Amino acid sequence: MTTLIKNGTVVSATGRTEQEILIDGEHVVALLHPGSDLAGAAERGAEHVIDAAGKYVVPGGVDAHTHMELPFGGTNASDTFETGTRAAAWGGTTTIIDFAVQKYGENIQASLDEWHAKAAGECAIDYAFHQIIGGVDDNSLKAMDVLVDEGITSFKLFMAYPGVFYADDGQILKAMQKANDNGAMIMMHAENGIAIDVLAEQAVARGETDPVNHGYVRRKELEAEATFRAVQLAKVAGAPLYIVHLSASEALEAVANARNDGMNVFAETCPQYLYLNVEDHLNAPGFLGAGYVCSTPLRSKHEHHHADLWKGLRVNDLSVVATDHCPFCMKDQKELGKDDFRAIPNGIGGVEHRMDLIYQGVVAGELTLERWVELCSTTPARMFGLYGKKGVIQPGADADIVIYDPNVQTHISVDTHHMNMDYSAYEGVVVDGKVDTVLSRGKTLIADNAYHGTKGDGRYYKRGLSQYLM
Ligand code: DUC
Ligand code: ZN
Ligand code: ZN
Repeated sequence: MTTLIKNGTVVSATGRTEQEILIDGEHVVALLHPGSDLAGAAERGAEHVIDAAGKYVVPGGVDAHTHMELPFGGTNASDTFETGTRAAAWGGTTTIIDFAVQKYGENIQASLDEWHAKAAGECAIDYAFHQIIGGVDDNSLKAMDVLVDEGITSFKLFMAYPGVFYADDGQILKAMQKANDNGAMIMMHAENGIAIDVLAEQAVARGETDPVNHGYVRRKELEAEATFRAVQLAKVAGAPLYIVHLSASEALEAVANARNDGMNVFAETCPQYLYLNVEDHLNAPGFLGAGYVCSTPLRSKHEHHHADLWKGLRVNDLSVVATDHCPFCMKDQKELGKDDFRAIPNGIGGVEHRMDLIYQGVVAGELTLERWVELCSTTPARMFGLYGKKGVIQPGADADIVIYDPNVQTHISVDTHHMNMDYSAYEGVVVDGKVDTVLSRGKTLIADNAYHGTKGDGRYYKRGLSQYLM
């Protein structure tokens, strides 16, 4: 099957051009000048011609942080690989990197096998894995080398969740030293979980059990302190560091200082930290705030977090926007914490809305179109060893392409989203722009407001080392 996309504005991380894109099978084979003999010949020979007039043509989104089916707090994230990746496709994301999870005492290779089994044959779009290490010991340190050879080139550690995922400083240092050796990227959940658990216990003892207390006890100082500590440990180990889901200005400052010192320290933020806040969302009436319980938590609108994060995205102290997609329904799931916020499963679903929500930064003049593409597609692909196939439209790349219509508005709602969630964290938000067409390796997944894919279209990708490391 050959496809020609014509009349659109092709946007990459480095510029925008009026070019036609020729696709043969799963790959982009050429970018052609409109009106040229080659473009004319391509159009006559193409089996399928897409007219993208008035629209942007961008590389498919790469969401480097999702948790389909994550077991958490006695329940599982409500999107399966099937439902979550289909929702991602609707939103213009054509690749996810999900996290295989090793908890204390579990064998890493067995946990990775389990994640492969969950995802195989289920996904609408292509996928890869990071590995969560819940217990750093000699076995997991050895396994890190094996996994890097298998294309799992990044490992997430937790400074939070004592007794579940928590790694102490010595364990973190050892894993970082291993990463220094084998070229892997260390991803860090940077919150001081020991101190948070003390504050949480004290809050509950005082009878402060509502969802908003989740945000109060997970103080910005404890995110900043952990981020700073992670940076120092990375310096000692000579390892690269990628801070996940950064939400506080003070943590961003620690990242910016490390980067100014020349360190290979990177950070991601997520749409929820750019748009949602404690007062209007986490402290919503009744138990509605539970829908906004995630970690790191939302921050106060009376401080400067949102503005600082947008600035961080502009100046590259924040290099990636991912979602930390980790949906739980209100019914039976968030409700587990009705009497105690500590029992509310942590997470917000958003895999479907990332491209739209970050495009609003373009509309508002916070980001250029090119930066939008860079943050949502190109840098995550480069950061996590997928670039060339993903994150770019060029000959030889996978034909993962989104045609984005800037002239249409969308309303976000639980009634129209495709994620398996019984509420939307962005209910009623009006978005300028809309994903019009989505191709994944040349196959049309979304067109004419319909899904044309099939479960199992998505393929597993082994990843290379990060392009951001020497
Ligand atoms: N944060 C969340 O909100 N959910 C899952 C894990 C995490 O770190
Ligand atoms: Zn985390
Ligand atoms: Zn996460």
